Amino acid sequence: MKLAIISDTHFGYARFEEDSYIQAENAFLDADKKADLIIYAGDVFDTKTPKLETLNRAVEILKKVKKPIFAIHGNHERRSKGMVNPAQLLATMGAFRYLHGEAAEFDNLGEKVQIFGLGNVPEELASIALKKALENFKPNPNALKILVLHQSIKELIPNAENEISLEELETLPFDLIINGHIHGKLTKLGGRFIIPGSTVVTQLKKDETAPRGYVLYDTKAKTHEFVEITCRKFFYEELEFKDAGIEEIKKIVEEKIKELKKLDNSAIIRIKIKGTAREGLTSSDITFVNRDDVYLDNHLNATTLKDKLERIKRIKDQKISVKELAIKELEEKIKDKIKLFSPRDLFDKLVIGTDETLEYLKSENK
Ligand SMILES: [Mn+2]
Repeated sequence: MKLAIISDTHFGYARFEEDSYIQAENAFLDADKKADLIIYAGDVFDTKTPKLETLNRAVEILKKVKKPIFAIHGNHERRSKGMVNPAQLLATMGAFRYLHGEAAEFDNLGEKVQIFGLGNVPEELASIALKKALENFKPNPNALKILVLHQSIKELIPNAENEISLEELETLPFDLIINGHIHGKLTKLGGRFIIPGSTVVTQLKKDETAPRGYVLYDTKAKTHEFVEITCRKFFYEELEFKDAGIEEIKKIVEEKIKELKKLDNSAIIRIKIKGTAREGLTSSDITFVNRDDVYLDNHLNATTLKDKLERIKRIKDQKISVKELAIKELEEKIKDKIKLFSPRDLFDKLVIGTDETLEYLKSENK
């Protein structure tokens, strides 16, 4: 049989709300044609208490799907124990079967799958929660056994701490392990571990420029393919400048936007500008992009930790006083631009007192 694996639809995602509905619908309707069963790995909604309009749209979309859907909740809709999360609510409405710490079986013309779902739990509890949940799990020797999770994975993220690991998941009695949460498509353990990625762009990260879609899994051949869905294009570009003036930066950024819009007028665009702007021009001066589908990431004149350390080292080598250094820095910064005061005089007056400083600033002969 064929399984469709869909995840992270983020219904109601405010920034690209319409995309969240349209692209999830594209995935579900296509999966309905190609698969016998659909597995939905969490983050159905973007928030734990979605608007009624969002709930309504989600039900409208999922009602069009004829094949059975088995779903878990993600971190975006997780609520405290005893409270109803919106994925549970959809299950009550009959949109899908909801699994949290339990297994369900599905039979297609005599071929069986057994699905164990565990919705998102705090990362540091994932390992113990899964162990505990599996205490009552009775693997069916005649079924293909599938685990569905929505967690971070130790080996897949930087600075990992207490996340559940692939190493641990690999030892569990499942033929297929499906995970949501991570928005880029990914497979590990020789295809035994599958992440389909999100159906909508949410984080505007470079890796989200990859096509959106879902995974179609063949239970007999134990192979999978990624099925691309029609979705809004997302471009991510980086532009580097060196001592550039605001007009030059503006011109180049605007040309880049024009060029990308020519490729696809409805595209979402994120441009990271980095490097250095002309002395005296701060990065906050660059605020000229005013469109809701273009995002400008301003890293101009950003000082890295390495730069800062090198500066401290230079100061030490120069063996000059902090005051002398401040005067030099300020003189360099305001050179030919601000003639209201001389940094050296200003510092001298500041040492004497605020009255003297104000007097100095007011006086004409500097
Ligand atoms: Mn998500």
